[in-house]
Amino acid sequence: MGDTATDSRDPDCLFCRIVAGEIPSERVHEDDQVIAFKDLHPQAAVHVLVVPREHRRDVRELAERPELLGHVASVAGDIASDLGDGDFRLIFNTGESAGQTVFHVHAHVLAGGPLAEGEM
Ligand code: DGP
Repeated sequence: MGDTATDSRDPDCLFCRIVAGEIPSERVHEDDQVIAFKDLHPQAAVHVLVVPREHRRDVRELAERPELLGHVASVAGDIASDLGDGDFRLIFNTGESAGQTVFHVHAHVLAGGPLAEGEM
C-alpha cells in the first residue's frame, strides 16, 4: 500500500500538475495536505482555490476523508483572515451543470470585501 497523495496523481489533471509545481501558480499557503493559490480569473478581491494534494474528483469524494475536508475549511478561514477581514464565501462547484470545469476537488474562497448576493 502506497501513499494516497502520490498514488492518486493523474498526469492529465491540471491541478495535479499545479500541486507538483509543473505549472506555476501564485501560492498563498501550502502544507502536507493542501495547497492554496490565487484563481486565474478572480471573481472577488480575494479569490483563492484550496486544493488537496491528493487527486479526488469532487467534494463528494472528498467527503470520504472528513478530516481532510475539515482541513480545507480551516485553511480557507485562515486565508480569509490573512488576506481579508475574516469573512468569506466557500464554494465547491460539483459536477458540470454546477459549473465545475476542473475535476480535481477545490474550494473557492471568496473574500476581501462585500460580496454580492448570488455572486459566483
Ligand atoms: P471550477 O469552475 O469550480 O472548476 O473552477 C476552476 C477554477 O480554476 C476557475 O475559477 C479558474 C481556475 N483556473 C483554471 N485554470 C487555472 C490555472 O492554470 N491557474 C490558476 N491559478 N487557476 C486556474
